[in-house]
Amino acid sequence: MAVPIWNESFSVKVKRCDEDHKKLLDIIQRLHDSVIARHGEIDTKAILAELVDYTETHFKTEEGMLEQTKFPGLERHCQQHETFKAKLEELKQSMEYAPGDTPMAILQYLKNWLVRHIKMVDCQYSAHLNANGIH
Ligand code: FEA
Repeated sequence: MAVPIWNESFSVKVKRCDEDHKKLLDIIQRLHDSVIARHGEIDTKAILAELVDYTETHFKTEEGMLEQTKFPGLERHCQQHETFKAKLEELKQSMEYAPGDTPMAILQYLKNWLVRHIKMVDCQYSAHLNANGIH
């Protein structure tokens, strides 16, 4: 399960968001590598915690920009973020109860969600934010 490295096709034309997305793709790749290499519970949990934290920060930043500029699709966008956070929590719980047995199906879901969300949902705010002076 390769996680794509950020490239221009992921750009949402807003620098801060592009930077966050690069970082999120990188963390999820490291999480995947850690699970596959069986680097151990502690390493994997630390990377998962980093993913949870960074996701929280990124969603707050993005939602703040959309709110501030009265983006019409804000509510639906936030609902999508909640779905991702719930799945992340599911992964966290599974790893708590069965350390060393990370559910790859959830990890795969998170990776696919991230790629799809950036390319098909986040990109919908590019023109709106740019028109509001956010680049
Ligand atoms: Fe709407 Fe941005 O959120 N990318 N992620 N995750």
